Amino acid sequence: MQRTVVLLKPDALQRGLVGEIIHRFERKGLKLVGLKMLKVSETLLEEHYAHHKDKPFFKSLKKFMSSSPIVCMLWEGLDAVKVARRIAGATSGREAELGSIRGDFSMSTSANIIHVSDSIDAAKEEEDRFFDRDEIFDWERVVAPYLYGEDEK
Ligand code: 3AN
Repeated sequence: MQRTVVLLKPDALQRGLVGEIIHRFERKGLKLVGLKMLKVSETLLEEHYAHHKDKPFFKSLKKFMSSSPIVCMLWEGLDAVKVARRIAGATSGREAELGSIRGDFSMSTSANIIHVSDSIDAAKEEEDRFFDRDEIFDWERVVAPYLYGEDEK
């Protein structure tokens, strides 16, 4: 099973979308194995968005991300990285497919509600960046046989 990191950005908190978003991941069948709120430090943001450091929007991205706490989640499931990307939708809320979180709730490329790891490698890095070992829960989901076929385990 894969694990993937999902961050609910300040606009998700301010707009009261946290429950709605968690609900979507839960209903899909992903398993919640980590959940916490965090006030992101400048250092953590610079590390997390290092690939954007030369972009014109870097400064405003950092300001936006530190304007409120964020919610950090770790979800587990088969192909969790790819599935979570689809649930989130394309980066721009204006272009994201309807039915995705960004497609349904965002009109923006910067205030786009959610961050989701974009590859298996990134998911591993981000798990280490945002979660301590004792914040990750290995629990058995009793409905697992009703979420996956025998051959998919
Ligand atoms: P995604 O979040 O879909 O993986 P990335 O990694 O390209 O997209 O961008 C990370 C974050 O940087 C986005 N979620 C968004 O907040 C911000 N961002 C990306 N592109 C732009 C842009 N053109 N203008 C403003 N902010 C942007």
